Amino acid sequence: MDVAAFEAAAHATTDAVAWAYLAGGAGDEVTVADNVDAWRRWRLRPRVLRDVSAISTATTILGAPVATPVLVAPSAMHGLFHRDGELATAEGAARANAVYVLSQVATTSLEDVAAAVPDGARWMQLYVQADRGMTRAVCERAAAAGYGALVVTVDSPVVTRRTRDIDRSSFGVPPSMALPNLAPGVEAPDLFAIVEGYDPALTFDDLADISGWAGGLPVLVKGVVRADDATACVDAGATGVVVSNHGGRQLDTCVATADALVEVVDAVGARAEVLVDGGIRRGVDVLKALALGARAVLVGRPVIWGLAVAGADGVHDVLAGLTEELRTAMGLAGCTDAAAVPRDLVGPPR
Ligand code: FNR
Ligand code: LAC
Repeated sequence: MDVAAFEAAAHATTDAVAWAYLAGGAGDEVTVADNVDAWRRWRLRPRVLRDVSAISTATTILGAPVATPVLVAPSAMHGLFHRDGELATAEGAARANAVYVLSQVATTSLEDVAAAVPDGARWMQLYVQADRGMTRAVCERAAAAGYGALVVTVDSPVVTRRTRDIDRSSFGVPPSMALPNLAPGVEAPDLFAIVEGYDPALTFDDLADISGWAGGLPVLVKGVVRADDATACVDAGATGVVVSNHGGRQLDTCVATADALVEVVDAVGARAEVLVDGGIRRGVDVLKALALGARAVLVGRPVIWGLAVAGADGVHDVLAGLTEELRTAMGLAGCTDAAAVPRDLVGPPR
């Protein structure tokens, strides 16, 4: 099954409120759609007669070898979509040799997930809370559990409005679930109160503290779409940035990530790792991202579609399927090395 088939199957089996949470975005969902369309607007310029008998999707991220440049984007509350929650995601990602970025809003403790993901293949996403003691504690836990990097999400300084009526009256953490990395020890946590606790006063100056609390782990800043911001993040000590608009879930009509990627790569690509997410649905999208200078991509909703349909098997199939599509696209485009995709493989967007 390709990703689109997983989406249809997941829609058919997921309860309506959870589906609205998963599929929806901010405002009129212009950016949700534009993220997908923007990759399609770029055109490939395949090369021929290049001996593609040996193609490798392997690359390095943060200096470490990985089998695929397709990563699991951090996404909240997998317990809503499968009874095994993040443990199923972890198993599927591990089987697909994909790095798993665990959301701080997971319904499974980061320690339990760590036990299910190989060393070197787990990163921890976090939100910086106004209560810095809480943030510091989770940084320390992530370092102790062997996470290889922190992904600090910065596109959510104030609470957004999601179109599909995702508000206190319709959506919450089910009583049977907890958020052990965000509100440890709290029964039936109020998600909206927690989101209101993200620190709106956060600035570039705070990034150094975060890395320090995690024993110097590399920090990637997620949610950057501008050259000046990317430069300021790297100047402040970030090892990399994730070009992301949170899958269109925060600020509607935000620039599509495929279109923002180029200016960020031009600004910091020579001295920092640039990753991208949003709207990646095909191997050709991954190939375009690599050509435009991303080191790797993260995939959000498709992983959850796989999870909802078939647990770990579905997560594996989505990730392995995208990697196989990438391999095919590379061959057809005359490109054998995912770590060295030439910029001129893509033409200007239509
Ligand atoms: C997200 N995303 C997200 N990001 C983050 O940093 N922390 C989080 O807890 C979540 N939670 C979350 C839940 C759900 C249901 C979705 C769909 C997304 C955003 C995610 O990391 C990523 O940026 C987008 O999902 C990428 O877009 P696509 O691949 O979904 O189009
Ligand atoms: C979301 C939050 C949890 O996108 O990041 O729903």
